[in-house]
Amino acid sequence: MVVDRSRIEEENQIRLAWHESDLAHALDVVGRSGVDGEVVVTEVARFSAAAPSWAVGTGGTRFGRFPGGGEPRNTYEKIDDIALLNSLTGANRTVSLHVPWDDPGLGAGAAALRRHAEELGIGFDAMNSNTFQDNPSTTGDGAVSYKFGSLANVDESVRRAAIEHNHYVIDLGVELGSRALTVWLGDGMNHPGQASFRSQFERVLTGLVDIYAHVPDDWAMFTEHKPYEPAFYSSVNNDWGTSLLLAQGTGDRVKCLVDLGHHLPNTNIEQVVSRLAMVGRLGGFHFNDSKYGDDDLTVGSITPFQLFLIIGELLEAGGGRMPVAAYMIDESHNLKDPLEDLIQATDALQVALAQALCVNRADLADAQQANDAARAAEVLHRGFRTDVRPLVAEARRRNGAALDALATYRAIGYRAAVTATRGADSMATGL
Ligand code: LRH
Ligand code: MN
Repeated sequence: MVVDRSRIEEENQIRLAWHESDLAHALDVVGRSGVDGEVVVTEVARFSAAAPSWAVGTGGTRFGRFPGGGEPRNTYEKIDDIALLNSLTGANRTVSLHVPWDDPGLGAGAAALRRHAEELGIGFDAMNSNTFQDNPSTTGDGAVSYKFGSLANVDESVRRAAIEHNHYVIDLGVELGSRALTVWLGDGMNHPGQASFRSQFERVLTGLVDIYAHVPDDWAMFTEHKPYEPAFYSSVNNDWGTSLLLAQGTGDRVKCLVDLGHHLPNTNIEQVVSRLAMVGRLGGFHFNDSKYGDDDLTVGSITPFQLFLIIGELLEAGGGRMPVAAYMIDESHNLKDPLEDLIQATDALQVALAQALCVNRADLADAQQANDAARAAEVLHRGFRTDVRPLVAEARRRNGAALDALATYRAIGYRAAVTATRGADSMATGL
């Protein structure tokens, strides 16, 4: 179903008068704290977060999966849905593919998929390899298995298969126009003594160096840490410290990817972001939210203040603008319509960015210099408590998108239309 932009414009027209008065008021309020609201709108309009190909369907848990109808059946339809998402948010201009869940094949297959995406104005963000599931295309007819790990496996033939899979994902990414590879490993231990921490680390490092040797000069490579799951005693790349050691040990263009859900409870993630940015090894993000584990819930739905603080650290690292990095969403949907969840996730990112931009950084630095914690908190909260929704809506409008993305999505009846064509229990491969 091709995006009918006139429908979006119609829905915007209904809301335009309210929007313009709300916008004038918001610009006035923000101006009073010494912040230029126009700069906020422009910077929010510049922001984009890649949509994960694996999250336009229903992920499910090990306890069950409840499909919502009309789910994409292949990568083409995943990109159709992401193009629709982007037409409403104006801030999901790229898709992040996961191989082999998305594998058009090299040559004609990749060229055709690239053409389809380009026609819809969607680019290809970081590619994700998969050495955490056995799959005929990666582990052949069972000759090798990732049961006991991939790059960390004691068996050289398994490590070789994992390295070659990553080489293939890079080759595919080059043909699709991607410029980065994300390596997340499920490798680790379930039982104390099952393996040597050091040997596992050294085998992974050796593997990453081999993969990096295949990465084109104009590409980046990301290491993604995670404390546990699917390994429940230790993960090889368990935290930002290990991820940094792996990145520094592998190569200059290897950086750390921060998945917000990959931190133990009460971890100060904004400080992790500050540290990685400080040493020039902050490569990207997988934005989501969680209450307990790696729950992959809607961005900003559980800890919006933490998200605001994380974006604040990015603005500090970027001199008041978002630094160049791979901003991506990584969620798994169970109850909501996946597209509605991604609309709300993107809106939460745009809102957190606008709030962080509404912090008068000069006033904050003054308060910090004066050890005036109360005034520093006032300056910070003034940004966080500013109603920035009109500024965010204006940023979407200037990108040709919807003032109210969720209401417009429902008004155009996309889910019903794709359910009619794809079926009530259609689904794609993968999570
Ligand atoms: C691991 C992870 C990783 C992806 C997967 C879909 O938990 O965050 O980024 O490969 O989810
Ligand atoms: Mn992730």
